[in-house]
Amino acid sequence: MKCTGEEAIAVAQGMILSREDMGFPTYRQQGLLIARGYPLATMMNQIYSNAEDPIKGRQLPIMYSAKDYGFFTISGNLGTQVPQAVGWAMASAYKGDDKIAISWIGDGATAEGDFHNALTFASVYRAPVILNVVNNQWAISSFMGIAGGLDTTFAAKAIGYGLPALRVDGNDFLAVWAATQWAEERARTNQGATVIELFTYRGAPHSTSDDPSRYRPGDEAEKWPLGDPIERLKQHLIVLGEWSDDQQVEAEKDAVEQVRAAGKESEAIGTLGQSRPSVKTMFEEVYATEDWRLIEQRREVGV
Ligand SMILES: Cc1ncc(C[n+]2csc(CCOP(=O)(O)OP(=O)(O)O)c2C)c(N)n1
Ligand SMILES: [Mg+2]
Repeated sequence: MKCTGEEAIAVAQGMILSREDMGFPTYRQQGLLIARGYPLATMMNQIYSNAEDPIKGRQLPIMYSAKDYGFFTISGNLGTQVPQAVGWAMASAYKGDDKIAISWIGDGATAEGDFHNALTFASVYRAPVILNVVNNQWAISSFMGIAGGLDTTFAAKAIGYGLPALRVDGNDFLAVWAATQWAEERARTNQGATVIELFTYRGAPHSTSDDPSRYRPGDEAEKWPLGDPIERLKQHLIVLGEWSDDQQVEAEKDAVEQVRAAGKESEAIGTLGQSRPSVKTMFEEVYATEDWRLIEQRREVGV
């Protein structure tokens, strides 16, 4: 799963919130981990399900989980992260903590009941949470209109629940930053939840097993008028005199080298099937007290 075209969202928002806050992401907010310095090789180890997979083969490859990085385990069941984020935020408020939660959901998944239940609870309990809708206009091959994004905006849906909402150009790093800062202050000072619709475009296929040329024009991404968020931030910084084309070339080269080095480190541990988490780990860390059936099964396997 790539986040091409949506990079500004997770990166800007991850920089505003702290690691003590909790993020409830989808598979398109890997930028949150990368911007916070989570090791690229560890992400790759999970993708390869090798012996160093931090999830020990228990999750789909890109469904990361990193508590220390404020990154809640991604769920394969779309939408569940939104009520979880609201519940986490309510718990934080009950404890008198000043930690806040932030969640992301795709345009398509807002059609799930979970999203609407979460908005009710966020509003009624004034939960300290930021609820993002990442409208990248596609849900695999379904255009966002199928999820109700043409008759109204995703931001406007918040109004019916009594929640304030902002609709932001999600490809404008600084706009994402400013909107999130406003929502963060509201949550932090117990003024309640904010819904942010981030209007963007899914630049890449849904996943590596998807072929978007079957359902949308091949050049749609290039024609997207709001443009590539990285290119836009680069241009802005160059105009301000804070950055140059040469620095950009260097930064990109450095990024590619970092990815290559991490790839080598991870491949040395093993690609898919070459090395794997020990079978023993299958029986661990699920129950506080091991169930008798598990003990029996573990004996049968002989680990
Ligand atoms: C409850 C549920 N229904 C369906 C799926 C299958 N599925 C996985 S991703 C996806 C599309 C999601 O689109 P969107 O919410 O717009 O997020 P995006 O992929 O565009 O970031 C679907 C239908 C799922 N994982 N969970
Ligand atoms: Mg989408």
